[in-house]
Order: sequence, then C-alpha cells, then structure tokens
Amino acid sequence: AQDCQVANIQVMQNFDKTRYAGTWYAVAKKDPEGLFLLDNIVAQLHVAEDGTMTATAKGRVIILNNWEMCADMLATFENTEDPAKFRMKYWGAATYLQTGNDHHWVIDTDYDNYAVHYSCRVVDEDGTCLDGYSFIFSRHPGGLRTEDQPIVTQKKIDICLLGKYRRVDHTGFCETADTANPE
Ligand code: AZE
Repeated sequence: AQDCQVANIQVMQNFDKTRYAGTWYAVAKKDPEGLFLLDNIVAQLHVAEDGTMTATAKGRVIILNNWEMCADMLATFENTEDPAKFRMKYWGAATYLQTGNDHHWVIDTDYDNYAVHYSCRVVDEDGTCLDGYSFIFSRHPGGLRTEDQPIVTQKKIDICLLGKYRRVDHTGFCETADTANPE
C-alpha cells in the first residue's frame, strides 16, 4: 500500500523522453489551488538533438473577471537526478498569463497511448502533498483506450489521487486559426 509521501512516489523507470515527445491530450486532471487550465488542454513536447526538452501547451482559461480565452503556454524542462523527474519553467505567450516553476514527474507511460503526470507544488509537514496537480494524458483526443484504464486507475491509487480527477473536455475551443500551433 502507498503511504502518500511525496518523496516515496514511484516514477517511470528507464524514462525515455524521446518517446514521450509529441502531442498529448489531457483527458483528466486534478487541479491545484488557484487559477488553472480548464479544458481543451493539449501539450506538445519536443526533444532537441542535444536532449533539451521543451513544450507548448494550450488550454481554456478564465482570467481577469470572466475573460475566457485560450492560454498559449511555453515551457522548458530542467533535468534532475531522476530521468522521469523534471523542473518545468513555464510562461504564457501573452504576459498576462501565468508564469511558474513546477515539478513535472512522469509517473507512468506506455509512450503510445497514455501518460500519468504528477506535480506537487507544496509538500505538507507530514510529507504528503498539500497542493499539487496531475494530468492523465492520452495520445487519442477521444480518451483512454479501455485496456489502459485499469493501469491508469492503479497509478491514481499509487499517487493518492483516486477520485480527485475531473474529465477534460475537448470541444475545439483552442483550435481556431489565430491560436493554432504552426508546427
Ligand atoms: C503542461 C504540459 C507541458 C507544458 C505546460 C503545462 C502546464 C501548463 C500550465 C498552465 C497554466 C496556465 C494558466 C494561465 C492563466 C503540464 C500541461 C506549460 C499549468 C493558469
């Protein structure tokens, strides 16, 4: 059984960021406190020849008193001693969007269908996570394959977040011409 200590959370073994690259659709998320991406969340990860990982992400947000928009985010990743644990610096393409420096842990992935992401922002005195977020990503915009669902459910249990996720809808909100990614 898991003890919910952030320090004891198991991440992906032999993580291969080259295989992790490409497009991921968020299909479920556990929110942190405060402003966050609402839905239509798509991440594109890129690994350069020298191994540097960068990303873009889009998602619907509501900022400044009910202004609904598509957040266009950029990120760079810093390696740590664990190949599946990164520091992620991110910022908005527009200055009024959020900037931050979060952990980015890859809990599990088969690279071709699903990925379980985890980020704890604040560790509590007892070693559990006080404030954090997590994404379940799929290569398929329609959701997880049936056969991947029990694997993902087990990982949610392992990271002590079972029952804390909401589904992420994809309605095409961030796919209009003026926000489309030229890649
Ligand atoms: C992530 C995938 C890799 C790139 C990035 C991600 C996270 C982005 C945010 C963005 C928040 C924006 C807000 C804007 C008002 C993990 C999806 C950048 C957390 C709240």
